[in-house]
Amino acid sequence: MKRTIAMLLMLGCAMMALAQPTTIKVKKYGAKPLCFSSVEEWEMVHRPVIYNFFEREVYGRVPMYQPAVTYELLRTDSALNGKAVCKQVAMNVAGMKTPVLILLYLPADAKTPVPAFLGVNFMGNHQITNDEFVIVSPNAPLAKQLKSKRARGTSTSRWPLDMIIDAGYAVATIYRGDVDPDYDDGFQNGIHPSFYRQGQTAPAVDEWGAIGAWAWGLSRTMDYLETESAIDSKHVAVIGHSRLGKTALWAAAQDTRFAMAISNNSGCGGAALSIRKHGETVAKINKTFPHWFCDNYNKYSNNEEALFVDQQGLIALIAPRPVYVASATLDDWADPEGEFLSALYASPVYELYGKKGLEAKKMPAPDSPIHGGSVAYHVRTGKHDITSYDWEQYIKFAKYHFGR
Ligand code: GTR
Repeated sequence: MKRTIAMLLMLGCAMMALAQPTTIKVKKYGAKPLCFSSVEEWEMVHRPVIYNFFEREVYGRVPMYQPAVTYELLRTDSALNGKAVCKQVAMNVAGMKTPVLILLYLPADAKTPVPAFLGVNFMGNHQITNDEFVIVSPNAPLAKQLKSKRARGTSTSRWPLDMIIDAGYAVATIYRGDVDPDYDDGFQNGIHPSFYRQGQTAPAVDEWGAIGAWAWGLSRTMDYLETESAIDSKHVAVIGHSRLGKTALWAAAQDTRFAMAISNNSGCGGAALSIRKHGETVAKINKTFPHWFCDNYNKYSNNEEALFVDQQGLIALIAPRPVYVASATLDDWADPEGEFLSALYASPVYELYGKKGLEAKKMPAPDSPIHGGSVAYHVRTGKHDITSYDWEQYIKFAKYHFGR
């Protein structure tokens, strides 16, 4: 009897929660600071509406049907002169021809589970290191030639493993092409077909593109990290550069297990406000990369005023978890100021939770990071890239918020 009453009460609460967003009229948020009166108002009304917008109109939703995913440890090696342990795991997704390879570097001397940075990489796991034992994905560009040493380790500057391991953090990464190839293939390769209903040959207009797929890959990697005893899965920061920075933000918005999000030069469709039409625009990105977003996003090409909420809404979805947005002075294409403003306009939502938002109202000078609050920002001198300077700031920010 008691159980029945409790169930009825819970059902009543759930119905009230569901009824809320439809009974309260919500106006377009546009590209303004997101100011609300309470956490309840944010969580019950505005967050669901904004989430729904990004899910149906921007990145696309993940279809209901989920294929089986299994994990298999392929090899364990000692790395970085004994300082690290490297594990490689195959994530097998039912229906996919090749696995998504997870590459994991762990500090060898850790006595307790360690926090981690998790991100998608551009060119293949073997590119982030010179370690010969790192498996070359068959999906990596020039995979055959890569049997030669030539193309190993070309992205080591983007993944300073020594620095990260010395800080006591683990690194986990997957290659974008293992999850979904980064070209317009009509969604015939990669994970999309594994999710098709009978007779379906392409995602529906509100279903996911490549960014949604890569973000899904990050969440499935997180599933694995939760089973890895050497990792403190409550302290995993999801990180990404450029298109993979867009991916990191969307992954963190969807999956609250990510304790922190780091967007490096993510630009249009990432941290930058679209309304400014500075550098890359919605029309340009949809034309050049028609496979990144859902088809509904085309409605906003040359029509940014119609966006129900701008990209500050994406950052707000991550609140109250810490978020770091970073730009580069020469990366005008990604609109540094637009990235800064998004972080600023999302800050009031952090403040609802009693957190400090971005501690600056104006763009800071180059190389003057602002990371005293839960929303951080810097603009680095230099070009579109992720460098050791950027990583130094992310490690500091993570240490501050993760308490080590
Ligand atoms: C550019 C694209 C940007 C950014 C970048 C990258 O070509 O216009 O949106 O994502 O690629 O991923 O490096």
